[in-house]
Amino acid sequence: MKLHYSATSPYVRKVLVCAAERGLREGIELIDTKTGDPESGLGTDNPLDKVPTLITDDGMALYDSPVICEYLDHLPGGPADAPGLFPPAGADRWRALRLQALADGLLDAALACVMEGRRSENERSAGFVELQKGKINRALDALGGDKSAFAGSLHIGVITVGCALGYLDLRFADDDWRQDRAALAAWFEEFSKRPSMMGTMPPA
Ligand SMILES: N[C@@H](CCC(=O)N[C@@H](CS)C(=O)NCC(=O)O)C(=O)O
Repeated sequence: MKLHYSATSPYVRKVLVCAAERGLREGIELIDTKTGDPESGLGTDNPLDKVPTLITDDGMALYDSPVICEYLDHLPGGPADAPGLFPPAGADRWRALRLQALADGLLDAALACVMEGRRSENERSAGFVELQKGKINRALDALGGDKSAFAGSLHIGVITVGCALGYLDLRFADDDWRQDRAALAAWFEEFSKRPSMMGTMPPA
């Protein structure tokens, strides 16, 4: 398999954490890809021109991160008795998928702020950034208040939360998301010690 990737993308990190947890990391070749560059070939594999995009061994291009992670989860490779990262149909599955959606939404808002900051100063909208930061803070409060979400075995929801909090540390270190969220901060500190998380730390 090949993965169009960028070292700082939190969505790519999700995919690599899932791959590591399922024992599949060595079967994935990383292709460092610059989005927005027609020469990269990414737009041919993914009309949305986004990373992560996975090319399977059958030559099928898969996107976006929830689809790629579920694809990896269905492949053989992990420890035989390891539970899947996507729980089977039922309440646990909906909880895991909802948590993934919340953390992906947090990431979408965080990335929108980063992109806004890259526009020229006269094009930036403080109102837009404020709207996005409201989404980030409400998502963090919801995560902080949902203790049951973090109990039980590893699943796609908590992996996405771990990658989202890591991205806030990378891009918004001054905003101190840990303030008044001690339980979430403690959970993240422990979760970050997993080899899959340590092996995918974004460059500073
Ligand atoms: N929903 C997508 C989001 C992927 C995404 O936005 N990736 C960013 C990099 S962090 C990207 O490729 N941006 C380029 C663009 O939007 O043109 C996923 O979960 O994979």
